[in-house]
Amino acid sequence: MITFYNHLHAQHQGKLEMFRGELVPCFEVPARADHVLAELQRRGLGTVQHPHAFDDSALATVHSPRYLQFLEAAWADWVALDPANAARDALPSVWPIRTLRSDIVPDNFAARMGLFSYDTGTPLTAGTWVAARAGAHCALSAAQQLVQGDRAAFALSRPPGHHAGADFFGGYCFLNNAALAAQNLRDAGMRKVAVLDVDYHHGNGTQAIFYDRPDVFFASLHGDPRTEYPFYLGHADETGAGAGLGCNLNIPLPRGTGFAAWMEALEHSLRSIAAFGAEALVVSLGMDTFAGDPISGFTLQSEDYLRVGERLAAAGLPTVLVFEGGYAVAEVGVNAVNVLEGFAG
Ligand code: SP5
Ligand code: ZN
Repeated sequence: MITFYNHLHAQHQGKLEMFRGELVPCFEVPARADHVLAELQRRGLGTVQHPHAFDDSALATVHSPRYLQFLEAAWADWVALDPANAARDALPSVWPIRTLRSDIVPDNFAARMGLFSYDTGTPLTAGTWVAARAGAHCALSAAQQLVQGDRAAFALSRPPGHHAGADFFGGYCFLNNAALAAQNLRDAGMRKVAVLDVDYHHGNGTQAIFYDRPDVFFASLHGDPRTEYPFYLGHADETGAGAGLGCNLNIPLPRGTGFAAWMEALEHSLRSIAAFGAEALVVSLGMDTFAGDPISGFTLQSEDYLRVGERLAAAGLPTVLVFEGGYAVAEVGVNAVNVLEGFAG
């Protein structure tokens, strides 16, 4: 399968994220994608290309105009506050929680950061926009590859995307790559598309984007939000709304879940996707289900990912695989490429 590699990914390089009252080094680092690329090339698994170019209007198929305007200008606005800001990343510090207004975009930069975000773990850096946009182009390029008849394509990019909503960033994510791929497939004429999210963390952004839509099914297996990030979404009773009722499936699993139970949840998800009648599949491929992941709590082993790839391929659908989380940096390349190798058979 073709890999679209975000050659600009390292332009997004966060320094610190907030954890327990301290700023700690970011888990989401450029080396993650470098390791996946190196392992892909080592095994000779398909060709690697840079993404195609797309107009910014392609991003507006999923994201709101005011959010895209904010994101594109954010770094310049941050540095304009104080030239010394060029040496540090921007983090939000104030948010419009319930009872406060989110309809008015404030002039104040800190207030705008909070309006368009939901955590203090996602630093916005000098190259965030350039890197995230090229990453979105990888996902769109991969979707286009399916439209042209390929069985599968891989979007190898960071920053990841599945926590980003139509108008917010968070969870290390800025643009929702998987959602953009799914929407691109819809716009190209595929009538029903499914997004399957196997990242350790619930894909709250993707779920929110498609929650009331009958044409895009969202299924996610993830750490139970009662204890795991992103905490405020991902429960089993979230089944969709309005015309999209029945088109959302969450399977929360307890910390400590191992491969057998995880695989049962994957089975359940894929059976639901088949029953929905999806014509194509987008996989949010997070590798933070790995036992060695420093911020997650499942116990999958490297060999298990070969079986995961085989099972995804057995769904028999044209498939875009989008790289998401996975923070065991030394192992993330082997683990991700195991999925691709299992898929390729
Ligand atoms: C795409 C993705 O996987 N995003 C995950 C965002 C998680 N952000 C919260 C991380 C909390 C870090 N906890 C550190 C535990 C150290 N033992
Ligand atoms: Zn994750």
